[in-house]
Amino acid sequence: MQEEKILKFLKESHQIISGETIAKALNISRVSVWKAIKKLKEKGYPIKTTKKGYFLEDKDFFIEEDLNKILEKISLFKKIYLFPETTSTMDVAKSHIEKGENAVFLAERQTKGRGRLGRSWESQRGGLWLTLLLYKPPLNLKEAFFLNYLSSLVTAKAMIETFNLPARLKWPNDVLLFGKKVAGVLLEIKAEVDSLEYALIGIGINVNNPVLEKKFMIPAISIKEAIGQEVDRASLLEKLLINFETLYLKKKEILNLWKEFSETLGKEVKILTSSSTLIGLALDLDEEGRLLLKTKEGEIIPISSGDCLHLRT
Ligand code: BT5
Repeated sequence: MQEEKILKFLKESHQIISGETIAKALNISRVSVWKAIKKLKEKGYPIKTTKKGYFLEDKDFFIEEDLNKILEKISLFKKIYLFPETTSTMDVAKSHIEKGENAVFLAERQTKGRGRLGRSWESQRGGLWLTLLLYKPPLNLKEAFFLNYLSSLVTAKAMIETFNLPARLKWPNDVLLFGKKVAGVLLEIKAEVDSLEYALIGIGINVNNPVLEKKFMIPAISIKEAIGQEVDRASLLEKLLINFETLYLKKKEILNLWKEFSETLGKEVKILTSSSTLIGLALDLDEEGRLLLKTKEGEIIPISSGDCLHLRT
């Protein structure tokens, strides 16, 4: 509690602030201040200690208060768990499943962020790295793919509505800005015969973090780069979660909106699946969410999963 209060104090202060001032303001001892600052530093908060006192060098991080404000506006998720650093929010969410609640897991930094098929996901400070845990969602295995479409859709919508950015969707799970990847979605589920035990939806958004685009499969971009300045991550998260809750389980609406924001449909694409490589025109999504690919021979092939490269319009 004291750590959280001190963090808030430092975040709101634009100058070096002495231990004594903090102690007086919060009505605690100087030793408590010192101990709390030490713990915060260990957690990875960039607090600079000078002779005159303390200063936060980078104020772009979440505090509990930001998250509580968001929680007041949603009811689907009961709690937002915040980690200054973790391996992957997918891991921490997974270890929480037995609690039987829907929750959000948010990390300032991930050391082992992951993408699909065991690929790695770069997750430095400044991005939005989160996993949504849905416990026993009322969907069956065949319907689980809606969560993928829903998540990339609400990520794009949040960017459009918060920052007026022209976010577009690339099949199956990417969000693009100006043709570059700004966000990706990773879905992990456990299914029983005709119901889902849980769904873990990982969403990674390049917000204020640096992106080293040369290393990636497709060029990457951050929102900061697109806009030209740092942006407020809490507003983006809030919009994303509110939109998620609003559209959750509205399957038809999700598919229609996904198609509306799609950059893939109508394009010549190359699809790489685990067993084959296909080239054709991305025609549409069918009711089961499969991509309908029209080959040169005129055959229409439904595809459930794979990687997609845009060739030309
Ligand atoms: C994805 O995989 O796009 C899903 C990414 C999901 C990340 C979130 S962050 C919170 C949660 N916790 C996790 O551990 N993961 C989720 P995929 O389509 O397989 O794309 C992975 C590929 O994107 C990599 O092989 C790189 O080429 C590239 N990549 C890695 N980091 C990136 C970044 N920050 N921005 C853009 N591209 C990146």
